[in-house]
Amino acid sequence: MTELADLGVTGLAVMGANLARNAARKGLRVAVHNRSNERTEHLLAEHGHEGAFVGTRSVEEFVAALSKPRAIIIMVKAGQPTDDVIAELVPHLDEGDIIVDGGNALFSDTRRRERELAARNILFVGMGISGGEEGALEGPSMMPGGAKAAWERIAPMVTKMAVSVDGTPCCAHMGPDGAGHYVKMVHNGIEYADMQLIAEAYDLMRTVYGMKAKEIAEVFATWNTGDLDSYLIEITAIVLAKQDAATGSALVDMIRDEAEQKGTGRWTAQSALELGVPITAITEAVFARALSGRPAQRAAAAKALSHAPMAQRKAGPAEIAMIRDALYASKIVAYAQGFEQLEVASKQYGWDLDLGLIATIWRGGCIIRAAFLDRIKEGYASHADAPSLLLQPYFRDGVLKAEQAWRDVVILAVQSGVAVPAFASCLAYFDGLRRERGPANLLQGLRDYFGAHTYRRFDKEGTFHTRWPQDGSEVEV
Ligand code: NBP
Repeated sequence: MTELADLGVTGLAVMGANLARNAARKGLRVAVHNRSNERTEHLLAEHGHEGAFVGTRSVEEFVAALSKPRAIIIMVKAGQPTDDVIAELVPHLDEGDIIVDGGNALFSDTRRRERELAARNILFVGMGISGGEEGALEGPSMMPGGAKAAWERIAPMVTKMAVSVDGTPCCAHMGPDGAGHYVKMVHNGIEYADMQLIAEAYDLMRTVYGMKAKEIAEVFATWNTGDLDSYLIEITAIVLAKQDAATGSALVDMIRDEAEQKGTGRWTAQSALELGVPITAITEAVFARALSGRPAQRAAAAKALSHAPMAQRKAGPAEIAMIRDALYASKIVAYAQGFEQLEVASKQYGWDLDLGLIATIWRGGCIIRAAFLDRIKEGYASHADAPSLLLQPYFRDGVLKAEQAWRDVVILAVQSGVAVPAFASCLAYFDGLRRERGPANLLQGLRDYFGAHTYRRFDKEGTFHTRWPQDGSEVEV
């Protein structure tokens, strides 16, 4: 009789196949399955020698190949396909078996699936996985959520598969039900903001200072050695430096400026709107992609609303440093907002998320991995009570140091007619946050005028309404 497998992976497109190979390379015996057998056969033919695989051709065969309690990772297209696969698996499973969904599921779907499966005594883990195909193979960052009992059973396997930084695996139990997929969703939201900020810095260098892609690549390569040291800055330098084989010009100059999106940034923004958390950087990044996706409208507007040609400016070290500072300060705001969203969601859904732990597991494997996350991890360890990441001493000092340059960059962009929605909205958030008294008093006055929505006063407790159209007197309500 064939030896039973430690782990099953069903869904063998790029992510599932690489994750299965990762597990097999780490010494796990992996049963593999895919709806269409070609993918299974391809995986075994190309990579079967990399470890102990058990190829299976049906769901029955797949489930029977696993040791009990079974642990199955589903890596299929998120949405209905995940429900379809669960429905196919369940009749063959026993109580105590574990299903792990490693796809990019919407956290509310994960909550529903966890509830439905718990009723049948099947444990369900919603596990966010970041790192793309390379990460899945070499070691991603993994964000599992679900019952503690399920985590304890899968932990020895998945922590082996995750990348480690300073000996700590980038994989930890995030919390119950949808916590893991929520954390992954906010990770992706922050990734959107990070990329938009990088694109705005690039646009300023290109449009205001007339720099060539190759020169900008050198700037990003230099930035990658300091506070901004991160995977995204590193690959920005690589992408900008790439020459197009067909035309000999920079490849980036030949790529259409229409950004696509798969939905996790939009979900992050939607959830933030529901929770009332101001995540301006992520939301602006989602909208910037939406605007980029309207080329016909933009082409018409470029003609009808054309901007006067800009006087060519020269970028010296001071100008480059100014843009760097604006990028760094905006990045701090974007992360502060993302972590606040996690904090609010944690309270709303009863997850008890550990923000320092999240920063710890984002230090490697994932797309937003950065030296910066070490600082966030340290910040939560020593100043967990700060009401915002922006008020932790390291980030407070960083943002204050960069503040003047940040303002100068936003002014320059506005004067030049170059859109910097993320830089500008981060600055607006910063200015709004540090105003002890903002203008919302007037909003309350207006709301009370037209809708008798009432207001509270600084000088006394209670809720008040002014009888505006009547005699103008104030009443306590
Ligand atoms: P895809 O998202 O392209 O999904 C393809 C897989 O889903 C194939 O194995 C396909 O089987 C299977 N599938 C579909 Br579609 N409908 C099915 C159904 N009704 N029943 C059973 N299987 C079905 O694959 P991927 O890009 O490898 O991503 C897998 C998951 O990982 C997704 O949820 C994705 O969001 C997530 N993810 C992707 C990345 C990334 O960088 N790509 C990163 C992190 C997470 P078939 O071969 O028979 O058609």
